[in-house]
Amino acid sequence: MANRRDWTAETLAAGVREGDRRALARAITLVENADPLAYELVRDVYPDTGSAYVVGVTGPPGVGKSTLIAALVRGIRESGKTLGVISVDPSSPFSQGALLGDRIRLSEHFLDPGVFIRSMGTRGHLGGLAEATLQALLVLDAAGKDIVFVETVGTGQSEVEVIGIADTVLLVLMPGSGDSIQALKAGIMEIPDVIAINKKDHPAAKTMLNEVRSILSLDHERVWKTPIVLTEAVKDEGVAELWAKVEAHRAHLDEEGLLDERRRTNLAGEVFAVASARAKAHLERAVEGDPELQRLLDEVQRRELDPLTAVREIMDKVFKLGDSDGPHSR
Ligand SMILES: Nc1nc2c(ncn2[C@@H]2O[C@H](COP(=O)(O)OP(=O)(O)OP(=O)(O)O)[C@@H](O)[C@H]2O)c(=O)[nH]1
Ligand SMILES: [Mg+2]
Repeated sequence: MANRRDWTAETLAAGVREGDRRALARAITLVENADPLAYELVRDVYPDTGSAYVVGVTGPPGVGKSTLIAALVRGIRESGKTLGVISVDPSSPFSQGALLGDRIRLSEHFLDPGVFIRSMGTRGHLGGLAEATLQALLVLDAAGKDIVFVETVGTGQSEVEVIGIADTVLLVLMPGSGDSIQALKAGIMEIPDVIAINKKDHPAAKTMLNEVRSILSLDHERVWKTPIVLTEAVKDEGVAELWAKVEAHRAHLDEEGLLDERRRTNLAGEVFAVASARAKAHLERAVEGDPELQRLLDEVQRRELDPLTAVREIMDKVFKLGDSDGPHSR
């Protein structure tokens, strides 16, 4: 195993471009650890990215996302396409062990040189999940993978950070995923591009299908009508049909000239998400280590200073923004 001294920015970038597994593994570990070398690497290879098709796979814990990805990968490999799979665990800063289940589920593909699979935590990332995910994705893209799956468990905001970069978003549900139905209904969860209802062997699968259908039918304005596919990942049932729907979505984006637009919006969103996360981390650290700013908070607490004045002073001191809030001044 190469240790970190064996890689320079140049050899690592060259290895990644060739799709060398050890280089990819090292690169993603560097990404995970927010190592400065990862930053250099992604900067170097960025001009070579943009050809991978990115499918974001999200949904509640245990619905069968990894099993479904393993089955999809099996089918896609028959066409000769190469793949990357990144599982991002929003709850865990460390990948070791935390995603053991995914490793088992995807183990049949570990020896296939055309597939690169990696679970990832995000320790110490000032830019949050979005930063680590984006970097890992760009590494696999630069490595020439045709398709990259990004899996994350749906936990509200964090999943948007992870799959916000996807060309196609696949939501996986199973009978009993009532919370997700509520979130879709309430508009908390964005309507995905494709929905799989997995574990269709369950007696409540049809009820679930009808519920999801009725929610989607409320939205008349969307041009792309989100298809719902019943699957049973463990038996490879409905998987080919599911992939056909993902490809249909891709074709739709292509035909309507929407892919570039979506990527532009996604990338802009990523840049803002990372910048915002970093700004927030910077702010928190600054306030934490500054007795004067702490005192402001105490004054607010004692009702000696109003909250917005405190905000203004903090922004002024931490970001040197002055009064960015309008023409009024103190
Ligand atoms: N009966 C049945 N079980 C399934 C099906 N698909 C997956 N499972 C089982 O469901 C369990 C969870 O599957 P995973 O693929 O790990 O689910 P996941 O959504 O990736 O889980 P997390 O990553 O932990 O959120 C495993 O025991 C699978 O074998 C299915 O279609 N039918
Ligand atoms: Mg999983």
